[in-house]
Amino acid sequence: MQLGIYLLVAATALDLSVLAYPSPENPWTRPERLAARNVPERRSGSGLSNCHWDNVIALVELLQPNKSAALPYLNGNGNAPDRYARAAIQFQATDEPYIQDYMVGPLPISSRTTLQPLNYYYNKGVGKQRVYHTDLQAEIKFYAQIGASVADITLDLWNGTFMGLANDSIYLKGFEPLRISHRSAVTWGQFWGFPIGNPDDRAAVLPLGLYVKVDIYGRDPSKWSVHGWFYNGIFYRNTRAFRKAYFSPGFKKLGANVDGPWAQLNREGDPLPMDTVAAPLQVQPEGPRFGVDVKEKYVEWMDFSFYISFNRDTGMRLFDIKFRGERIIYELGLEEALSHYASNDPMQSGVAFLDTLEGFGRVAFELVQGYDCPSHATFLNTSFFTNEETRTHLNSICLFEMDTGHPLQRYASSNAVSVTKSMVFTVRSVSAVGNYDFIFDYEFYLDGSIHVTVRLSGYIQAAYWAHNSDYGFKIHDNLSGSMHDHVINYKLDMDVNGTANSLMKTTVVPTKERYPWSNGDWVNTMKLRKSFVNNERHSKINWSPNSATTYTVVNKDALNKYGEYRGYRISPVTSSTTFLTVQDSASLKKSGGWATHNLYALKQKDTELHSASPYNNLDTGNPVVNFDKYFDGESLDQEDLVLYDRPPQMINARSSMAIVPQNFHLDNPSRATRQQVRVTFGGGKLAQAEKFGSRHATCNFDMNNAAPNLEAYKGDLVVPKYPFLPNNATFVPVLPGS
Ligand SMILES: [Cu+2]
Repeated sequence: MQLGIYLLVAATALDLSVLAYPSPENPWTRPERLAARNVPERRSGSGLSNCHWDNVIALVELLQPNKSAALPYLNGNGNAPDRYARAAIQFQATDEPYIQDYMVGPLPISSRTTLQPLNYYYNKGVGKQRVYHTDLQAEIKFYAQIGASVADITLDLWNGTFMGLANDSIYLKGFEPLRISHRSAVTWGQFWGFPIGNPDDRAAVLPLGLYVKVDIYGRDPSKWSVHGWFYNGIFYRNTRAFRKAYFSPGFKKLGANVDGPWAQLNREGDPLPMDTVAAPLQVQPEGPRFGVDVKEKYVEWMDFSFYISFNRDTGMRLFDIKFRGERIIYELGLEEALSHYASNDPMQSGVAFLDTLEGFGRVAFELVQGYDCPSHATFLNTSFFTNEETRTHLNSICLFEMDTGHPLQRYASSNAVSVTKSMVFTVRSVSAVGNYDFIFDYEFYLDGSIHVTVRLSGYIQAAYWAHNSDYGFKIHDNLSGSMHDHVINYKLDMDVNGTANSLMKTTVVPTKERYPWSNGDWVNTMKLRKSFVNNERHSKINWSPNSATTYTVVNKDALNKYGEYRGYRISPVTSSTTFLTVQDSASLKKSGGWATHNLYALKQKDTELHSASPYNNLDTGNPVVNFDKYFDGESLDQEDLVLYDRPPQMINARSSMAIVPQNFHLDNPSRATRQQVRVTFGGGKLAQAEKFGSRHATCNFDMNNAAPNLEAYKGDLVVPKYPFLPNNATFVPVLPGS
């Protein structure tokens, strides 16, 4: 296979990290560099020269090494795992385009190196998926033809047209995922106002409430068809029926959502009092109190150490997280993020974005110093693959320590008060996925806890307000806030006291007890009920009401000196306990198995690497990874456990889960910090302030050093949510006004 040769050549250029003192080689480092390769021979004999009929290399990046190979190396009794590249080719020189994954390795190229299909972690049996969106410019042209067929109506309704012309002021587009069935690929499109000026996702708040159903199956646009219209709660079977109704007496015309300052990102409102005074900020007077091996992306802060990895689909991942030199987590990373909408309109009703298709790593933008992260943060670059080459996102991960501003510990008595500062270390990246920016944090606490937090910001994808008060609140002239669930799934591979782990369940239950001292009376009280989740048949878990039940990963053979299991507990930080509300979603089909519960426990397997795949989005009824199939009755008793957890429902666009030591330490590790004080007093005055050896910086700090250096900001690529074009991250649909 000709392309295979080019993959071999491309993979040769993977930059192989060498052992860097003092940290061992990071087996999960992404290749930092991949030479651009011109692949002229990739074109098939189709005779067409349009690029959408060319096969393209959609991805070349490091294939995550198997845990079975990496663990012996990490434990010092094995060699570094062989490096393989994961490569994907999108075959477009065919009537039935598809994308397929390959593995190339071991690297560097030697007589042992082979190219073979990458199938082992796709439980469909093959890492291959049909792609129904390949002729994107033709799609836009098709939508423009539809726009032209009702240009008189759109002109009358909104004083605008969409015909693929320079003076168009509205547009029409379909939404993901396509509803795939036998020889049909259906989506509902909607007309939207086009934002004034640069194209951006502000369009998401400019819906116009006219919907059209299309079938874009196949590669011959002349066979694509319109299957109905929807307006003001009424369905019309075809364009003729809609036009006839529109021009009949009494047809009710609704208002538009029009772009304006209300939809734009500017400071607005009256200035706040004293807001011209420089705001408080934290500084790092004597430099960072953590270590980063930039090349190996290895980090040490206080009692923690870990490696950072990065890939196109899910962005930042952490590996080999140790506390006091003891591994507690092998792997922690995002798996998938879903936004499932609901409305009475057919478009919003069907929208269920599975965002890894966009590639969280691909859109992990350069961070703005002093705003995204404190100015004193350390910034790291990441790389991503697009246009058949690897490119760099500058300063796209930040690491910083800060004082949360509230005491971590406090105790007052009649002659003393003791207070400990809460210092937290954060690793952050931001992915700009269409109308939402995802802010991903891993926060490390002095007591050995880790918080995983996602914050969402950006533009909502609003719905047009028409008869849908049951699906959201009216937030502007003709705009519904449009209810939707965000479900975000993480993989958490815990190794607590080794890999032989069990999931302990502790429930607080109300009870009625008779005690020897209660004189025969029943006492209404509560007690702990302890058990284990022993099998994958029972390992789809929902948080219990009133936080009654906790789940803790333990090793039954590792007890502390009091006979308790040393463990780490998984629990939500934010209080809501919801999962995906929609049941048996017609949009998600078999691709939403990870979104139905709060927590899942599975036995670790190299062949069950992820809960989802970006390729699922391309045909949700035929996923390459069907999470439900992982639950096949295997024992979870003293096995290597992997948890899949979703932080609960977005409340104030923030969601967080905690991984907390439970009987793991005999002491409280946070007591080791010097950042505490014990003030003793008596007789109305201070007796002593014990500072435990902590120092306050006494230098004159130049505040210029705390100011963000915005001049250094380079900016980043713009990647629209739609459509998906793997070989061109900068692709922007040709739309009016752009
Ligand atoms: Cu949202």
